[in-house]
Amino acid sequence: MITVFSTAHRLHHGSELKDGAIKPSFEAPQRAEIVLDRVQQTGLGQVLPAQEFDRTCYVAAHSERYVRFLETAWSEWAATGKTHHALPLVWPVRDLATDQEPGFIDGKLGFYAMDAGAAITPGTWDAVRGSADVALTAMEQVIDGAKGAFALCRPPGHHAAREYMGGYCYLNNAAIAAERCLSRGAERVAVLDVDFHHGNGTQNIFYDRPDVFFASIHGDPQVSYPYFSGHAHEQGAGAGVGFTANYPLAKGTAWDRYQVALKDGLGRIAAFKPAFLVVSLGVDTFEGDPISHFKLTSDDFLRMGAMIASIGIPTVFVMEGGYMVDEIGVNAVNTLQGFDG
Ligand code: SP5
Ligand code: ZN
Repeated sequence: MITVFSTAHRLHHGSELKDGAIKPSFEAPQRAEIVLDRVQQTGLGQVLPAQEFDRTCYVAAHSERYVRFLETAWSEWAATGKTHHALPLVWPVRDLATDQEPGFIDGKLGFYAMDAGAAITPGTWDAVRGSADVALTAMEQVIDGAKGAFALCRPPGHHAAREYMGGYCYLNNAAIAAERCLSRGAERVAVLDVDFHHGNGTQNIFYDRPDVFFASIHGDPQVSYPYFSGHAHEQGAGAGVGFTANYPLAKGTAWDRYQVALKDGLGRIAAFKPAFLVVSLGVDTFEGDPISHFKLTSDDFLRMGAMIASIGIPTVFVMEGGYMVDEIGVNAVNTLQGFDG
């Protein structure tokens, strides 16, 4: 399988609010390098650089004003004299909700963020754009006939919604790839999110749409981040009712229970008959992950890849989370090798 990779990810290593303190983010550059090393060691296949895509490809999944915010946030922050990373400090929750973008950067940060986990640094936009281009390049491979392709994206994307960042995510790489195949003529596309955390951003982008089926298997939001989405009753809205499927699973879930949800989700995706499948591949379901609560083993990722392959849909794997850096390469590449058979 071909891997698409961009060195632009190295330009971004954010901070996050963690247990009440601002710390360097778990989502570190080393993550992508370790996965790349494993791809090369195992001879998975060729590694291609990302092509550059027009910003209209990003605006397909996000709003124009949100993309503009991402493009200009660092310069607006730096113009106030600050040199450290930007994080939001106030949010438009419930009855404070407004659709009016504030004029000052502190307000914009809160307006366009769901948490204090997606810092803006000097290199963030270039890394973020590079990551989306990685996903788009991998989608082009599959549109052009490959059975599978691996987008080694960093930063990840599945928490990023149409108009907000969060959870280490800025542009939703999986959603941007899905929109790409639709704009190139596909009638339907499915997104399967196997990251430990609910793919709230992807769900948000496609919630009222019948042309994109979204399925997510994740830690129960009663006890796991992002807390406010991913319940089983969330099944879509309007024309999209029935085209979102959520599988919240209990803390401590291992392969025996995980594979039941995966089988159901894949069955529903197969019945939808999509032209392409995008897999949001987070490997933070691993038993050793420092911020998650599932118990998958490295061998389970081989099984996961094989099960995904069994429905026979051309598939783009988009890297999302996974924070046990010693194992993230093995677990990601095991999924791809399981898929390749
Ligand atoms: C892409 C992705 O996987 N984003 C995850 C973002 C999670 N951010 C908050 C995690 C809070 C976990 N707190 C548990 C601390 C254990 N020491
Ligand atoms: Zn995650």
